[in-house]
Amino acid sequence: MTATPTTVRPSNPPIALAIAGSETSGGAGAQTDLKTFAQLGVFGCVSLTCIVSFDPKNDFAHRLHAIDPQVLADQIEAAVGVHGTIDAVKIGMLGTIPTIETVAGALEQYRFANVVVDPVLICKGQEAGAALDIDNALREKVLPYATITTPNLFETQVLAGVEEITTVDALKDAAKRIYDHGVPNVLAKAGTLLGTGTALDVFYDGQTLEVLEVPAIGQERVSGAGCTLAAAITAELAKGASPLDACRTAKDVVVSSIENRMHGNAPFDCVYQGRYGRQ
Ligand code: PXL
Repeated sequence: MTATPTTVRPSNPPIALAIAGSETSGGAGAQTDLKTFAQLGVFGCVSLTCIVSFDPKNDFAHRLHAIDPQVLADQIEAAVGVHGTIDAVKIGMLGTIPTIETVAGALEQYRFANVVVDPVLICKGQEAGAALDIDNALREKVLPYATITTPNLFETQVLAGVEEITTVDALKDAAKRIYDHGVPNVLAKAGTLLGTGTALDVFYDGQTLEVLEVPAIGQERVSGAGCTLAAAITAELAKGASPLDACRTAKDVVVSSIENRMHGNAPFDCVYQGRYGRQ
């Protein structure tokens, strides 16, 4: 007896592309992005910018290997070539100036509908001086294409060009300054660093200025929270959410990812998105 073939229909969910670094232990970067996309019902692709390998022999410091810019350009070309339309793009760690220039070229060429820029300026193990060059290149070459940017407190200070931010009002002011640089939506993240007992971020889109706040969970920094937040915003934009609603959902995803964090040998825990919406 021959079995009747079942009809296979493509499901074609929304598609998100992460242009990001690999963090091989799975706690941050592209690995986190893909898991977050999947958890939110979005098909994920990745174009790798760099490979980060923590060094267990040296207090888990970052070892950073940049991907050849042409290989990065080829990956983006491949993702776009296969899918045609990419509904949203997340830009994560870029790491070097040639990488930033390659990504800027791709953003100019493909004009993606939604671009989330998580301005990862430096990671442990990079020269502090490199942050300045990277900041300037990101600001000039990549931020002009952003639909939304999600700087943490340090990155907010650098991008807004302000001194240390210690109050919610100063954070609001900095978010407005970044908006004034031409970014249509800004989520300036203080997390727990303003001592409010909450994880507090400011959203600004030129009209709505909203403080997004959830109870802080624990005292320790959890690796991958920023990546998860930006990836969840990307997934929600791919599904058609407004930037503000995307940020609200993304904060819920981060809360779940921190509540369900992973503990290993490194001196920091990392997020796990796999229980969001399933508890
Ligand atoms: O969480 C920031 C981050 C982003 N991207 C990669 C990383 C890290 C931190 O470790 O390794 C690739």
